[in-house]
Amino acid sequence: MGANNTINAVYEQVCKRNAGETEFLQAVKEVLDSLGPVIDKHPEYVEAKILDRIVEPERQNIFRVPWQDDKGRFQINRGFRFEFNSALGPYKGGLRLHPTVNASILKFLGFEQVFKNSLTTLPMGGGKGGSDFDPKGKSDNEVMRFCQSFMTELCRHIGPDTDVPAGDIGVGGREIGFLFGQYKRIRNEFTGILTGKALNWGGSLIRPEATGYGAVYFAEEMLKTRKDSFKGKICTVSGSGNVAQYTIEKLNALGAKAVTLSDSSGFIHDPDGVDAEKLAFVMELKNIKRGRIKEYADKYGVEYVAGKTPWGVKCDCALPSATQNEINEDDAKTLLKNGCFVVSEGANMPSTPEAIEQYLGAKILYGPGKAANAGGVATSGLEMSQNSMRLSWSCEEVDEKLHDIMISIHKQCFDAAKEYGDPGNYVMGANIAGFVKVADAMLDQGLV
Ligand code: NDP
Ligand code: 2IT
Repeated sequence: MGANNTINAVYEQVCKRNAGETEFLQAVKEVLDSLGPVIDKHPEYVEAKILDRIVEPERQNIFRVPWQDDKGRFQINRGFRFEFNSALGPYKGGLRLHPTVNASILKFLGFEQVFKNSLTTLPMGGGKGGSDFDPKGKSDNEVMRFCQSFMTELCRHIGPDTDVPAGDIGVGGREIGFLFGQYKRIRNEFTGILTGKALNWGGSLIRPEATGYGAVYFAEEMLKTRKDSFKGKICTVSGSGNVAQYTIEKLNALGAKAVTLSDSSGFIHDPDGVDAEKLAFVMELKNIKRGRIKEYADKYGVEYVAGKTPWGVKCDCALPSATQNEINEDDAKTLLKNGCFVVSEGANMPSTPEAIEQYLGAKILYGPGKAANAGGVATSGLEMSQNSMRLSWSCEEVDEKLHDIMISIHKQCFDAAKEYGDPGNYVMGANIAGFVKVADAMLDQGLV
């Protein structure tokens, strides 16, 4: 059977087993579509059913999360932890709290995490979890009670050498604290079972900054292949949470200008750029007051567009940092028409397959999420190392390691794309380089 037939048969089975899970199927198809040349070269992967195995999570935990709101009413949410692949190390990946969370979304994220973590060069398997709990409008005490209930079940499944969750949408320092406290109370054990911890109880310097900084470092490497840099570049950024904030901080440091920010209600356009003072306002607004991005427009007198994404704003570089499928085919065409020639994905799978086709057709510098945003989980890996050694590295040390890892990820993707016949195609490069390492480890470990 040729590579295409093998891949089609695997995909057909995935569609049958996971009917209706559109995001998961989208993520699987993107990876499988890249793997033809690898399958041709390595019949041993087909023989050992590596493809059939890699698309099936090793374990799927789904559980009830009961908690009580401030009015004393009972609330019931659904909790998940998908433990996707442990060939390279303990399961590792974030927790997402958002009303849209379901099995499809967490399986797409868990699947991508396997290849992303492989690219980091660190020993981490892939997993993802979360809940359809909506943190918006909840008091700190409600969030705490939810987190305590969630961890009461989750603690059966995780451990420092088993599965190490972290943050994602809706999970930041506050939630990691509540989750950690409950684990410690139940297990009577202070260990590195979560990353993204606060500095004074086991966290790592630079972990909050890592995803955004990493997405900019990755884009900088792509720019270098064309002897270019961020200096003077106009950049559009979506989202206004953790990833967007530190993306902008690093863009500013490199002499670029970030002109947009967004949330699920709309976007702001600030042609003068979001400078350090305005960024401090955004951090306070989003991380402490938990307000809406519209308040930026009110404060600084710039344009706010309700219900829209920022992709119509003219730019050189786009750094989507909000959520999946936030750039569709028309958005991609608009970006290209306006001269955008760099897309570096801080978010996971922010571009639809049709948008990606546009980028690849136009041969722009396109860094897919599983490569470009791997700096977050890579620095989580560094947090785990520091926890194991019971010591902590300085800011400069962690940032240097993060920077080196992003340079290495770029090189792996660049080299794999060239080796397998499509130079400059970072989608193919990331999928192949991420896959081969996991596949070889699976071969070594036998039929498990
Ligand atoms: P945050 O919760 O800090 O911020 C999320 C931002 O995206 C908010 O501005 C939010 O707006 C917006 N957003 C969320 N959902 C939607 C939606 N459905 N439509 C429009 N806007 C939305 O999350 P992060 O910054 O941590 O995560 C952003 C992206 O980066 C996600 O795709 C995540 O998976 C990815 N990522 C995160 C990493 C990390 O280390 N945190 C690592 C790698 C990737 P609102 O406030 O209105 O909800
Ligand atoms: O998507 C991601 O890589 C994350 N949300 C970070 C995961 C982690 O374990 O740090």
